[in-house]
Amino acid sequence: MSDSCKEMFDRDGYVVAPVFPIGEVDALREHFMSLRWLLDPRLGAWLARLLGAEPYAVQSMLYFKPPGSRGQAVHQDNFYLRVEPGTCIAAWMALERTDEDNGCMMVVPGSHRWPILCTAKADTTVSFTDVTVPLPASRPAVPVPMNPGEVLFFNGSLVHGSRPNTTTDRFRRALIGHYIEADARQVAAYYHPALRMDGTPLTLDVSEGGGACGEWTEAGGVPAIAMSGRHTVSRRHE
Ligand SMILES: O=C(O)CCC(=O)C(=O)O
Repeated sequence: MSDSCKEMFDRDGYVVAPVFPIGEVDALREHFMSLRWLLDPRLGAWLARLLGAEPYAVQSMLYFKPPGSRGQAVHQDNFYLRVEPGTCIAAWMALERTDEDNGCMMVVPGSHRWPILCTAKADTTVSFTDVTVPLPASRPAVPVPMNPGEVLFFNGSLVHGSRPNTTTDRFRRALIGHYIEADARQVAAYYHPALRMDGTPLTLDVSEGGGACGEWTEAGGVPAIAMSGRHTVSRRHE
């Protein structure tokens, strides 16, 4: 480190330093760009079978969930992606054993037939996101424990999320891909360009935020959903 760097740091409180050679930077960039898990043909085959149509890829995430960290309140992915017509589908791969202790995925079976629900404020002491959907007591989310390498595929309307990782020594890491059905014509602005599974980009329309949403009511003593609400959304899926 040159004296001038130290002087600048002391004087201005910051400094930009040439720490890594360009060759190493190129290697790191290429390493991360070559992680093409999102477009893996094995996922493509499962997605095509489950959707009955070719998938387009729109987002990949590495979810890092260290011991003691919060979960993600239950939600529906298509609230964010706004795929039309049709919906999105997620591929969620466990990178290690997941169970209730380290905050495995939770799903509400059958909720993929529900409309997009109106959202409510989430409890941010247990969720890193601040938006959730209310659930009646008769339709709780159930845990989906998984082994590393197993992939949970789920419909964009399925209510899902996770609880905190309550362990002191176990991570819960996952790779997540979001896809849309090939007959979809539009998706929210944050998810462009969509990619065909061979990696080539394609142009779709941008779907606007907002629209009708479902609110819980009661019909004949059982919970029912009425399309009485309206929502707006202007953020990407986290
Ligand atoms: O991995 C989790 O805990 C939640 C992930 C999730 O809800 C999602 O990707 O939509």
